[in-house]
Amino acid sequence: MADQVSIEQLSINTIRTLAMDAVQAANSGHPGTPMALAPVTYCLWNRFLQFDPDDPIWPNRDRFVLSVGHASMLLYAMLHVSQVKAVNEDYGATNNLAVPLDEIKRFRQLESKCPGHPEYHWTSGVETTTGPLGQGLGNSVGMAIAQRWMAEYFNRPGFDIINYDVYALCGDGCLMEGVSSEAASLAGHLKLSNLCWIYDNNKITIEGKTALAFSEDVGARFRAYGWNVVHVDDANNIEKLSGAFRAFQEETARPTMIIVDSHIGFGAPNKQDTHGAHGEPLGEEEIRLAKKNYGWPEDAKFLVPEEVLQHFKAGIGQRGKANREVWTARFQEYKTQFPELADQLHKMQHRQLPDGWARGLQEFPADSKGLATRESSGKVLNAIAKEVPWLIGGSADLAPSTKTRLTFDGAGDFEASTYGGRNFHFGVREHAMGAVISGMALSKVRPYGSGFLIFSDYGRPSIRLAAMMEIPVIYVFTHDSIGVGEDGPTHQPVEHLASLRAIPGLVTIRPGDANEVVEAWRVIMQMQHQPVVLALTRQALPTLDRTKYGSALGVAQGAYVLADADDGKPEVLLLATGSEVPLCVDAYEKLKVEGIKARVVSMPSWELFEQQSQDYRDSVIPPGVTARVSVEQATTFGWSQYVGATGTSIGMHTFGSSAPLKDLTKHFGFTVDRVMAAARQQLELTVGA
Ligand SMILES: Cc1ncc(C[n+]2csc(CCOP(=O)(O)OP(=O)(O)O)c2C)c(N)n1
Ligand SMILES: [Mg+2]
Repeated sequence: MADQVSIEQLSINTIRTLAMDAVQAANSGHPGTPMALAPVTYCLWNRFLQFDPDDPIWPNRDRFVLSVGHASMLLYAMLHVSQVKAVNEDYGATNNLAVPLDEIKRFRQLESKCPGHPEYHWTSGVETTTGPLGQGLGNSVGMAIAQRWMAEYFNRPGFDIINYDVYALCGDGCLMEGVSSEAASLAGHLKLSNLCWIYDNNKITIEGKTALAFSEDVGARFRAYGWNVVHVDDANNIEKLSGAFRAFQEETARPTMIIVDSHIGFGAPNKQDTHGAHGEPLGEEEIRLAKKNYGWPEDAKFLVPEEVLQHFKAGIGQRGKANREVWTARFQEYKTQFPELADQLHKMQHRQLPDGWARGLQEFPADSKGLATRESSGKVLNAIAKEVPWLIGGSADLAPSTKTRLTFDGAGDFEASTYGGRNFHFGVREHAMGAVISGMALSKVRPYGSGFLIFSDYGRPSIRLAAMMEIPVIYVFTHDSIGVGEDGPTHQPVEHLASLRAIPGLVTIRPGDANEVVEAWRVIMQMQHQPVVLALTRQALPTLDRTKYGSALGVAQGAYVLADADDGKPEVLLLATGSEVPLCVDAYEKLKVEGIKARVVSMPSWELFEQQSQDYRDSVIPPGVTARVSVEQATTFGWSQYVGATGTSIGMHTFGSSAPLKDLTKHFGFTVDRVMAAARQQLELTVGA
């Protein structure tokens, strides 16, 4: 075969036919886009990408993000032909292939390393989970940002330890989605010249021609964002593609967008440029015809010629290995000259914390006036960030309001001219912020993003993917209830806590006073594989007297006994989170005067509580005590699992309202009297039973 077509063409056709055969075998998937874009990834990977297939987590590798996740077979084929190795749980490279041919044959089957869309953590070499269009683009901006920040922090004259580039491949869908516009606008503003998006301009999308719904001048739009825009009018022209990638590498002031005109289903005579190459197998006959067009043996299936593997070995393999070896030698020298920085880089890469990271944490003294949990969080965050240099982030709203601004000397702002700054300004872009901080976490810095809890909805798709990827992003969401007051129902979260708790793997924490905030941050910082949402109040909450009530260390268990019956045998349980904890404490004290034995359980995190042993959970919520009241300024959805069939939940059943907080708490019934009445009623029920 090699005599008839060049080795380059043979390599490209291998990628194409692998995708066609895998989709056909699975009887589902998208063959057309991999067929069209095989020359693009061939060119990028084999001629440009700095990536060692033997060490796919080498920190300075170039990143490749497949934002068009439906074209997953393109990525799996690239990982296979490049013979990328799998990484084990301990971040060690193995001798196994990340994507063996047998796994491609099992495309989209249970537990295959080639699931329908690329999944981070599951398949080595997959840099991020993609599929929801546009997310990968947002992630790529985060990766480019992280590179810039790490370069400023770790590089020293003569030691360019971190200088990787980030490439993302996107399609019409990605560019129609709002998240990509937010992210592109931010990337242009930040002048991320290490970022290259490749746009598959095929004029086809899910319903058919893009002309149905998408007619803007994308190039003009990106130029207006401050991007360098390069056009390649033929996806099959490798030299032109190479020219575009070189233009990107030479660009030093702006991100680059390469618009590539392509033909979906290239080579399939009846499907090319039609929607027919989308979302369904080509069919045996069409595959035969396409293979014939490629000069491929028509009946061969999953054929990977040995010379193709050798060709990739000589290209990406050799270049990546040489590059990594030079880097590793340089890094040995760096280690000698800058042992502390080298140690920090190691710790950061392994998601460990610097020694003494918690030394600035202090207990807040009891104070009946207290302070808002967003305030105490701001103080705690600053104390920790001083000790953890790579804890960086900002707000997609107003950092002085979410209290996420780092105010100590040298914290600085992350801007195009100051990439070493630690305060990020995401603008008013919650969705991009979510995708960006995920990209940052994937690059191993420890990012946080903040905003109002109500607008968590705007970033929800990225939060969900962070949970799926098991990456430790931190969301600081303030203004967490009707406690917002006068801003009214548009700004008062009601269903948000419940909906965040519903995301598998995401940890939500809603602390009830300043010392619970301290403990919440202590727990959060030690998480290595879980994203977390910290829900904080706008309004002041009293700081409880911990000599009188249970220790805030209980936050680590998710729920704990805060105040109890004198004999430890309560008749009624009051379960609460956040701002409703002090309310329950007040009710508890008054019930006590009445001779009613109540227990207050502070439940800042359902998820952490669920991770505890049955014994612990029963010790906090004794199964025998069925008189139970939950109190939370949010929908009661979900609370029945804790109050049980006979318990009652005080919460929100409608949207909120615009009024001063005092009036709202009365109007919606978050009062000591109501809690006491509910407790008494519960007791009557149990006595009656
Ligand atoms: C957020 C989101 N919405 C919808 C989909 C479903 N979907 C999968 S592929 C696709 C079409 C994408 O069109 P385009 O980006 O032009 O890709 P092409 O068809 O050219 O490969 C859609 C809508 C998705 N994956 N993500
Ligand atoms: Mg398209």
